[in-house]
Amino acid sequence: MEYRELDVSSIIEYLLSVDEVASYFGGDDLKADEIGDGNLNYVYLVSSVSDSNKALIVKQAVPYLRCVGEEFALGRERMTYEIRALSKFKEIAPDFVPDIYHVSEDMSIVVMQYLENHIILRGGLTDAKKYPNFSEHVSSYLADTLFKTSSLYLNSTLKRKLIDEFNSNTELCKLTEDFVFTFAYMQNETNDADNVKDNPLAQKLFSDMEFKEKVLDLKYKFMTSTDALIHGDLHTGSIMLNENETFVIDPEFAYVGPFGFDIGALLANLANNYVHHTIVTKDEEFKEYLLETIKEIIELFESKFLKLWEVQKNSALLIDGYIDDKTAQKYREKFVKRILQESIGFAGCKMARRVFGVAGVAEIRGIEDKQKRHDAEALVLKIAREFVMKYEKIDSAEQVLEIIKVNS
Ligand code: ADP
Ligand code: SR1
Ligand code: MG
Ligand code: MG
Ligand code: MG
Repeated sequence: MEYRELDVSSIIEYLLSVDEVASYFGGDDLKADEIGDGNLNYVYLVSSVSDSNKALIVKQAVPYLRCVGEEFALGRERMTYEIRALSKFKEIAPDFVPDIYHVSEDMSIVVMQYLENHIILRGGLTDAKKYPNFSEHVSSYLADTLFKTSSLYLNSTLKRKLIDEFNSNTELCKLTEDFVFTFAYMQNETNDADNVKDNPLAQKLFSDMEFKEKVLDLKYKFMTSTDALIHGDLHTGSIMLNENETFVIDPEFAYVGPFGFDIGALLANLANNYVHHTIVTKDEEFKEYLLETIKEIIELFESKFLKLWEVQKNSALLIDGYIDDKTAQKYREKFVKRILQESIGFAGCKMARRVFGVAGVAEIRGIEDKQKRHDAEALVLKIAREFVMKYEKIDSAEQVLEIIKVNS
């Protein structure tokens, strides 16, 4: 089939030509609304006119970057990687990935389960909503997806096959290299120009060579590590949840990269949310909840990852009988501490990119009061800088919380 960009009317005709989808709707009349709020793609809610229980989500990649416009060309092959990643993550962590009804690489489309009773985590946290199962769920998702796609679990052949399948996702990796690790810390036309202009905070950041040198190390890790299949864009806008269920969506940035990048993305977004509540709502109880969530995610991830590893006797890295149990245990513990350290380094970059870079987030850039927005941005940069400068020395969740609290 030849690719064409769909809209709210042509999408219905297309879906009715797909057997799995047509039979899901059973001949009902359909309606479609575009509901995408992301930076890259179009997302449609397609539902039955007569039966509101029947609804699906259709996501289509277009050959440009949605948030900039058609002048910013971007290959729609990103949907091929999203399709591959959704299917791999569904296999590994079925409870946390939506059901897939139909995919088409030609049309750059995925049709998936409508998460009707779930909301985007970023919005929930900004409204100070607590999710009692979130840390448990997301730590399982992270431990399972990272461990089971790494050389600590796979054999050498399967690991290299995974790299072949994912590591030509070059355009989206390059977006991260540019927008997370580079442009947001220098004069660049893609930055939020109104805010950069005559802003001493921007001047200070752009001339902070110590910070920028450390960011280079982290960028290099991002560009060269092949630890595990990562989601690649695991901010709080890529998680939909309610009190009982958690789903991870939008893995188009997936590639085999560093262990710490997804964990870092998540912690960064929780820390930025903490900054929002520090400056805007001053909701001390919710701030405590966010800190507790950060701690739980780190500690649960570590213990679940170690538990998976303890029972894995053979892998590309380690075979049974190579070292004694005591040495193996010490080795694993040290290894997991390095993942935490690297996660905090990445978290620093993922926090700081939101201040002047192209893709702002509502809880910081959306603060309407100018002084408060400035204060929030200053605080984000302060914590982010500490993370980036000190990540190699961190060895507990408590130290991470300390950095956030002492600087707030
Ligand atoms: P992008 O790649 O453009 O960021 P996303 O996959 O993040 O696109 O989707 C954009 C928005 O569409 C999400 O923020 C969410 O509001 C909505 N959405 C995406 N997938 C689903 C789903 N399965 N169920 C309900 N809403 C969804
Ligand atoms: C210009 S790319 C904008 C950002 O949106 C995605 O969600 C990624 O975070 C990317 O960096
Ligand atoms: Mg998204
Ligand atoms: Mg996306
Ligand atoms: Mg981020």
